[in-house]
Amino acid sequence: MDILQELSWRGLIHQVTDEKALAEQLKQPTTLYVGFDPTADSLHIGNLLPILTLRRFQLAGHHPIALVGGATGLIGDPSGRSTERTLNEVETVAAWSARIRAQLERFLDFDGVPNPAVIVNNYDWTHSLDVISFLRDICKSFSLNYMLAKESVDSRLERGISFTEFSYMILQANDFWNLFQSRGCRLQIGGSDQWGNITAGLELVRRQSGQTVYGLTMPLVTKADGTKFGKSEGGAIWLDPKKTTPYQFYQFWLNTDDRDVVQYLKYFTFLSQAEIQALADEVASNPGARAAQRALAREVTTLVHGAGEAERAEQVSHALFRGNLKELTGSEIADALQGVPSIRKSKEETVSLVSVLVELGACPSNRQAREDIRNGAISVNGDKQTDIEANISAADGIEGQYVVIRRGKKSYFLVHFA
Ligand code: 383
Repeated sequence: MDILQELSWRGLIHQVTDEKALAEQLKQPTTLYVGFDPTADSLHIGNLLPILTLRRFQLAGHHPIALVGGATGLIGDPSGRSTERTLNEVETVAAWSARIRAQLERFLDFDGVPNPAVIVNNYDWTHSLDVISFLRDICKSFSLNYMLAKESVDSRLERGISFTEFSYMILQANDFWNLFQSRGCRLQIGGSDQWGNITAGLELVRRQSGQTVYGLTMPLVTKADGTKFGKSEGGAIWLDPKKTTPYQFYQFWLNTDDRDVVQYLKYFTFLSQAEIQALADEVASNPGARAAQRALAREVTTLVHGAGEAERAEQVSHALFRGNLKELTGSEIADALQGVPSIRKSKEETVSLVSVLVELGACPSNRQAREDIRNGAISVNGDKQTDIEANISAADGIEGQYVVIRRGKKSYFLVHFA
């Protein structure tokens, strides 16, 4: 399979400009780029598809450029947004640019290969662009009609759009033109929301040089249940382990719906067609085992956080599932149970299990709590507790601190003795 066939098999091609000519172009090593605006201090999983696609191109022998939008991040892309952005401080965007650059580095090869990756920042050529050159040399290639017809602008006309955001597409187009001249870049990829900006670049390169360059977009990742991909109750799923821990990250993928998991394996892993087919067969014949979800979670967590973290996340997840809580350290428990209902008690306190169940909201009343305990629905640190007189204290705690209470199969609660 060549790269376009592979992308097509993976469902990664949404739109392409002149597919035939691009296929011809890709017969030789081709320089391509994708851009990321520093709109936060970390990338999130919405950015993962283009990053991994860039890597697929590198593995196929092409020259990848990852662009950090240090300049465009100061302006604000209107694409896919219904309202004007608030501007971030120059220093903030510079700090975020550095962090995003570091995150991008782990997905690409910079040495030991004939086609090393390059990371650039469009601030470098945009901040010194003077307004006269910009308006004379660049903006002259864009008609107002052309710009107003772009979906990113057209969809905003009623609600309003500043001249700042309106101009955004020209800056992104100028990046393509710049990378075409300085590095022979001939292809820009991105999410489907980037189609307008990418084709504006094609247009600029054609106007300035008469040459043809290409664009390719990836589809929006969807979920079978209709909810938005990449969001959890806690908000976005970040690539920064301080914002979304490797365990939470692993868990996000593990929770993938059976109806989505095969597509996600194609999108987000480097498993082969045969490996993915075998997992697809598993989903069909033995969905309860969730082999495909576990493979997905392991592969993506390894890509983003490394094999060691992926293994830890898998172990924590297993231990929680089997109730072998005593295998875990205090910090693993705190991480794994982030977001579950919890209460704090002092190290000196001894409290009745019944009262704790009510205080945690695990049971609506003392009476129900006693009934649940008698019925064997309650476990404390993985051991079933059927004694309605049971007490708990720091002495029961993992590392003398954490008492994990489970009601039924799935509801977890935490008592933290501190
Ligand atoms: C800036 C300058 C360029 C080329 C691209 C850019 C950034 C681009 C943009 N992209 C999104 C972002 O940064 O705003 N104008 O958050 C997202 N991308 C990628 C992908 C995606 C897009 O980073 O669809 C999701 O991740 O294209 O929304 O010269």
